[in-house]
Amino acid sequence: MQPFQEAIVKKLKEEYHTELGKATTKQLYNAVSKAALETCWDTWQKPVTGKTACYLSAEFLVGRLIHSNLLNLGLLGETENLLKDAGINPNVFEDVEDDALGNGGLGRLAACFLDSAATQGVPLMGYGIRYRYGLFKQHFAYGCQQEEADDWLSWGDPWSVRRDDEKVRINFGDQSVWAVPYDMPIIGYGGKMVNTLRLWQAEAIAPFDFNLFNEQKYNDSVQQKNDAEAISAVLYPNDDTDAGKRLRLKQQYFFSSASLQTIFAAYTAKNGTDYSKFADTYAVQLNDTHPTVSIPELLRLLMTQGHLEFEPAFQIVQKTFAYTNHTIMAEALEKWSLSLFQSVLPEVYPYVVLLQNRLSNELVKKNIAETSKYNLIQDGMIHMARMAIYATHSTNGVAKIHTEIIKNSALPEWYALYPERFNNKTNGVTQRRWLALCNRELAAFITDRIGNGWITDFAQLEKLKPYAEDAASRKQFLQIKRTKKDQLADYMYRKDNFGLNTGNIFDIQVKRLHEYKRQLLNAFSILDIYFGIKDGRIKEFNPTTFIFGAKAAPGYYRAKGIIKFINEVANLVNYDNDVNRKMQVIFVSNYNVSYAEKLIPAADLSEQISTAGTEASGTSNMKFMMNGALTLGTYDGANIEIVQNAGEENNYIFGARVEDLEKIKDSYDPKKLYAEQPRIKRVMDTLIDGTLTDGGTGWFQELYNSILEGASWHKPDNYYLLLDFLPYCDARLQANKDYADQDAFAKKCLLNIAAAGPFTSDRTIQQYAEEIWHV
Ligand code: 26R
Repeated sequence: MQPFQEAIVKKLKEEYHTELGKATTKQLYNAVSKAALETCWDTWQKPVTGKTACYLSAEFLVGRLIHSNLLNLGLLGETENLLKDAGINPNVFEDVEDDALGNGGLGRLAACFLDSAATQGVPLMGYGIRYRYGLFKQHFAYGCQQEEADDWLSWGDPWSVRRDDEKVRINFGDQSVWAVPYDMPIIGYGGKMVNTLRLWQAEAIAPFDFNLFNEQKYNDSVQQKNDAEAISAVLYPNDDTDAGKRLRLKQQYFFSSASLQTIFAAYTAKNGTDYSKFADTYAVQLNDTHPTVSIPELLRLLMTQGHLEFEPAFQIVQKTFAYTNHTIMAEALEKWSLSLFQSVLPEVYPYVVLLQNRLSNELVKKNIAETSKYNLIQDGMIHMARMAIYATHSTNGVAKIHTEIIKNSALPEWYALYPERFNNKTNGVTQRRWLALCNRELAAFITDRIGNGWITDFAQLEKLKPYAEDAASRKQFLQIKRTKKDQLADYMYRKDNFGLNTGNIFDIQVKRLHEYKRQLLNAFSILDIYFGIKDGRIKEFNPTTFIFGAKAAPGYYRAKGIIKFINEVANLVNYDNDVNRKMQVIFVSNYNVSYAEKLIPAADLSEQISTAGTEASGTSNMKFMMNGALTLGTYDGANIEIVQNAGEENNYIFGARVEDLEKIKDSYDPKKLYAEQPRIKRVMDTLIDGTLTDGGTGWFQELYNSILEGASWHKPDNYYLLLDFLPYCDARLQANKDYADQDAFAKKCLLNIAAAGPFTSDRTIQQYAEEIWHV
């Protein structure tokens, strides 16, 4: 046995008094994880020298860690051999649910960044919240989404180390709590660098009141404990609108203050009260506006504990912080009511006023009289994005088009004021998890041809390009795709009890459910194909399986209506013997990182169909690309850069562009399209003519109205589904037709993989490190 294998056996014996053949999955998981953690303990404890970057994020969607950590430590093979030799399925850890401390793109991006930084040797600390319950688990009842708490801790938490000695006190207007850190190792590929993700847990200062207990006031006696623990109890499941909730503001200040207090204390311990080197010691990146209250918090620390005047404190703050914007959807831009902010954070509010005063002076000096679009405090609200732009030295968007939209249409007044602050950092994803680990067959295929340098240097993928011309390579690629479809079919049968036809084209849209992402457009187009086949309009059609995965925010009823609608479409199609050899439709339940790792490698077509100008970047588009799926998408977010690099002729791009929408926005008339285009009318009418049922909820009628009539808060069809409908159907049918020549299709897939180099988060992190953090 290898030393690591022996360490696992020893852990099982010492911790659980058991052995390999007898241990439960949970015991195995904990023993392997603990043993692996010990192998990198010394590297982890090495103090960082030089400047440290800190990534503050309300969410880190790390996904299951055991496989990626073993891969990065070079221990995956040994572990699997040990399991196999003991007669244990090497995939046992697929049952471990450990997935969900984030909503979607923003949290998953943060996790990719941590992996890349540790791999590239960038000292990057993550700071966030250790939610007791992560994003809800989803299942369907009669096609409707039901939510259930995600009790991820029931599997244990072997990758965290609680640090009681580093807890800090957090003061709110009406309560004080401890923030207790749990540190996780972030292991770079090759194990040379181990960074830290620090997640804060809220705990009571005095968990129990004996006097109240003695008076038989049992609930009151544990009140403080419950109120404290509520702060880190649950991840808010919204990734669109901000209800301005008191608890959410508390969460944001809780982790911001805890992180800044620790950073400040570490600096002071090392440098004393000379703060002139603070901004050369720490760079702090704000992942969207959620941690923006860190700005007045650092001002507070510098001025009260550091005894600085406002102006020098402001200079340090501005040099230290940088801000990333992840959405321009107006309803997602955070604002807090003044009265709420003052009552929750009375000790912080004065520093917001100081910021506003400084801004006011500056605007006067620059002769800007119209200040309502600048004021941090305006109409009784505190505008967090404005604060984040004003008090930092860098504001970045997450794809080229997104950064241009920020500068020219979302926040042009700020761009006019500080053009030098605005920059782009196109997102990326880690190829360790999203290729090496989730598609080992394709990874081996690539390594056979170009060596394994791509695992840490993704630009090397370019060397794969000549193999697109190689018939044997194309054939082998198709075989791998088939293998991944078969594996997905097994998994989906276990999870969703659904039988996939693995000879079909797999056409997949997986992402949060949101109107702007237009899952409803996808469903309309599926219905159009269904009717087309039944009516004989579509004569040749390569059998296709359409797969959806998405969670809707629990209070987002329109999104829930769309889920129900797609499930109804699935029923209609799957039970219709006229067409169900040609098409299948499935909405997988509880789509999450682990499901993504199965779905993405099996895809032929990657659905990226957001309304132009709405998806800041997207990151699943990159994951699909590196796994050899072709993009069926709009000119939006990073799709644009993807097809620029891979060739438009090797993807399927359709629909109105931002400039087109800009021109027609005041004259757009979806009713006209509905009246004039029978195919549009037909699919729209399924919402109201009884073809499909919403179970009496009224959801389908509401969807229908939202498109043709609009609503009090938006114009009719504000995401232009009907405008893009026919071009989308055409592009989709073209892709379907092209698939008939599998060899030609495989060539396009290989060219996409060969062009995926820029979309690694290794590249993104290097750009942050060089251009923003200077580490
Ligand atoms: C205010 C609050 C309720 C809230 C709004 C929006 C909370 C969370 C969000 C999620 C947003 C910020 C998000 O996830 N944006 C996504 O970020 C990805 C990573 O940059 C992008 O790829 C993706 O396009 C974008 O939607």
